[in-house]
Amino acid sequence: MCSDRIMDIWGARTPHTKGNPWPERVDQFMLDGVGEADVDKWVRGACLLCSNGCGLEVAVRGGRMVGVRGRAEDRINHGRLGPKGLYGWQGEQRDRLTTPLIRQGGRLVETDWDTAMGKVVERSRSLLDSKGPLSHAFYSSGQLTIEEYYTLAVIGKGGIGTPHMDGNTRLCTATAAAAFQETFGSDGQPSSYTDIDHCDTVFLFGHNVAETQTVLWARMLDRLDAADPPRLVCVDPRRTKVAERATVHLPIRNGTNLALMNALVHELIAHGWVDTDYVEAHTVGFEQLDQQTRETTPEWAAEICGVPARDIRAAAEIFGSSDNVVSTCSMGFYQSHQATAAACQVNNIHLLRGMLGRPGAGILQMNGQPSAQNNREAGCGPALPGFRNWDNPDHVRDLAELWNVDPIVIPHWAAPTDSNAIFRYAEQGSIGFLWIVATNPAVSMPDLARIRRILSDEQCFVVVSDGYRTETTELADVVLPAALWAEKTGTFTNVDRTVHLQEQAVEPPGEARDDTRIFLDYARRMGLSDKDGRPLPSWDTPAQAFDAWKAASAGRPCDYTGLSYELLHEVGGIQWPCTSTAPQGTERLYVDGTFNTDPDACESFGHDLATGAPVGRAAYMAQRADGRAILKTTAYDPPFEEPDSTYPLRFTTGRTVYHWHTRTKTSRSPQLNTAAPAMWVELSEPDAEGLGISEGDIVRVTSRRGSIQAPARISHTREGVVFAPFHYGGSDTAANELTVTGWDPVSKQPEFKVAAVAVERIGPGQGPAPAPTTTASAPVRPLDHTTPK
Ligand SMILES: Nc1nc2c(c(=O)[nH]1)N[C@H]1C(S)=C(S)[C@@H](COP(=O)(O)OP(=O)(O)OC[C@H]3O[C@@H](n4cnc5c(=O)[nH]c(N)nc54)[C@H](O)[C@@H]3O)O[C@H]1N2
Ligand SMILES: Nc1nc2c(c(=O)[nH]1)N[C@H]1C(S)=C(S)[C@@H](COP(=O)(O)OP(=O)(O)OC[C@H]3O[C@@H](n4cnc5c(=O)[nH]c(N)nc54)[C@H](O)[C@@H]3O)O[C@H]1N2
Ligand code: SF4
Ligand SMILES: [Mo]
Repeated sequence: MCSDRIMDIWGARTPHTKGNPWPERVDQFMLDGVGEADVDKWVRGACLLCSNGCGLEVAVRGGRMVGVRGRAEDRINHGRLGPKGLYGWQGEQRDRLTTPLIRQGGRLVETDWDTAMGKVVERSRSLLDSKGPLSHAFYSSGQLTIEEYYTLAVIGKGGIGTPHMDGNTRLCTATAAAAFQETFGSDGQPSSYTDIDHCDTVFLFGHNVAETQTVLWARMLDRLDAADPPRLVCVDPRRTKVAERATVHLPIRNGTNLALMNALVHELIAHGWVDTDYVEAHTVGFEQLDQQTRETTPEWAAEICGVPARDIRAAAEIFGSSDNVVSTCSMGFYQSHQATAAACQVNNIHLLRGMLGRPGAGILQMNGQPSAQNNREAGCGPALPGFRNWDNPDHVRDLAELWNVDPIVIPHWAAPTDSNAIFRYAEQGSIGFLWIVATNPAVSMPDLARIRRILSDEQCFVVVSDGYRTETTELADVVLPAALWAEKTGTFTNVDRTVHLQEQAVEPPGEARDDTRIFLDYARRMGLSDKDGRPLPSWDTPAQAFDAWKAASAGRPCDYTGLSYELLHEVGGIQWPCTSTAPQGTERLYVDGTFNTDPDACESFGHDLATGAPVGRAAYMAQRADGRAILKTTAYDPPFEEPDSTYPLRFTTGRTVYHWHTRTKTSRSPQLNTAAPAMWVELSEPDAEGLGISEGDIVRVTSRRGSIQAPARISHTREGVVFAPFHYGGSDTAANELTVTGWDPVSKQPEFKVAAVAVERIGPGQGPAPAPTTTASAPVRPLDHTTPK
């Protein structure tokens, strides 16, 4: 059934034609020597190793996880699992943190919970008393449950009262949220995975879905291999597996997305590929969009993007002549300097053609992490819970009533702080207490030398909750051992609004605890309370947190009131909003072309896409969107760093199919780790030749921030572009030693995808680079021996 899903990444094809349901195929992996008869119980849940959220069951034997299998009835995967889903969980049973650690004499030493929490609370209380809430920051994740996020949001925003809350979602999906807010008035994925089953064309903008949501790609492949395949357009500087299947591949220079998008819009308007009735009835801003794209011809964009004008025309023609397009947009667009504008243009091309809210016509502004969506919903980042607008006093009052706190406690006097600013304030000294939960910034943030300096500096007290020792825990003052995934019960929501319940399958190791319990312990020790002196948060268990969250979501776009643990256990994934009037959930949003842009309902009044300046309520009202979507873009600007004579190449970064981020889990899964055991750097063949570099040679890559060394893979990356995976830490190997401290002005998402670098050969290596041969990292020429074996 899954003999070697390392080599056979997507598994066997089960083709399906347009309009027909995606066939089931149940994937399973059990540890060697364990048969189904040996299993004590199968526990329901979903995979937590990407935003797809594939429904599965965990096999438990003797209190340990021994296997997994997909849930055939789940709407997301119809039984399938990808390599990370099948093999990744094994890493959770190795090398775990089992006790709290505190720093003593410069070293981390084991301690008990009481001592560790005592230290946390002592520092937190004294700073709060002397400097107030602005001394506190919470930097969380896209990998917790909604119960955990909501508990933390109430502690931070209702109890402590700090605006300094953000997640690594800033690095990941901040642009998805921002683009939704700018165009539709609030966050919320309009479309559904089932649109893949109905579309006649797929556009992938900066999205290597083949490696990053393997089961979604399997769904697309099953359409591509059927009798009526959709056309496919791929925008990516590398020849990914997606690009190999594309009708048109646009390998644009990294950092030039907006130029391409402005040209695509130009073409749609110039050829009259516009649904004028839809545009008139359901949008505002067309005249301005038309004006801003008058001069942005394919020839103009071709110069900037470095692809032939005829290919841009061909892509536009495909969009203009299709009835049902699904577009996805991901990190190639989001981790860039004009990210929100480029992502808004993806929304715009759908609005121009009236392609939204019906089967097969949809936008998927992707998430990456399994519960990035929940961080945004529950308000652990910039948003207030339930997509409430911090700039709307009624929304703030709502929350104050829900939490029984004075509205003045809830930070709403200015925009919430983004993670770039949080680290800057810690660097400058105004933040003296930073709690990092479920993220590893010492590998994942840009410009790592600076991040290490900030985290190790004495002035900021750093608490880290994680399941393992990581590059970040090593810089902390207190480390708290957390329960992971199937060691706890909780819900999370994938990229197409599908909510899953993970049920506890096994006990956490040693003294590790789930994050809800850790947060509540902190809140109680701090004596956080509501107006009447009752404990805040008012709950004690994840199940109660879920009920409290449901109440907070009532009447908001992400309404969870119709969901319960029982229902999720029975059905598997269900899409929000799920209410008494939509008890099965809701497949698509905005089917009637009415959007959340009413000024009293919207999550944000929007921004100037060029500068990030807030639009403000008065100017927002003057647009009179009132339920119509907002078409907006801005002029293309070059990235922060362009190649020059010292740093002549364009550096970009991303993922490989076999690893999850900083590899805390996947490096401990034997199959996955063997498939991609160590760092590499990808160069195009002409660049390698020019620099005298052969496959496997050790190269040094240098930017203005630092340098790294790794074996070179000569791959199908665009000429002039150097690609590196960001999974591997280490101060002489981590990709983020090289990246810039810079971000999109609206979403504040860091620019991980463009930096200027120089590459030089250091010497010969030991055979080919340790890069996969099965993916976008495949070598241009056959290797003497291949990895993975
Ligand atoms: N195997 C695996 N899967 C994952 C993850 C993982 O770590 N490993 N992480 C998950 C998470 S959190 C996320 S956010 C998603 C990310 O999913 P993706 O966005 O698909 O992943 P990336 O590899 O970061 O970037 C996608 C592509 O962008 C291209 N690119 C680089 N620069 C540019 C540019 O300027 N323009 C354009 N158009 N393209 C560019 C890269 O060549 C790359 O192929 O994956 C999720 N799934
Ligand atoms: N150069 C470059 N840098 C990037 C990117 C890129 O494309 N290029 N992508 C960015 C993106 S999109 C992302 S999402 C980030 C990811 O970056 P990180 O969030 O730093 O990466 P992870 O390895 O997923 O870190 C999550 C940590 O949380 C721990 N953890 C997992 N589950 C739990 C839990 O339930 N509770 C607790 N307390 N801990 C838990 C894990 O052990 C792990 O240490 O990286 C970003 N950085
Ligand atoms: S596609 Fe994502 S959610 Fe599904 S099995 Fe793979 S890693 Fe897990
Ligand atoms: Mo991400």
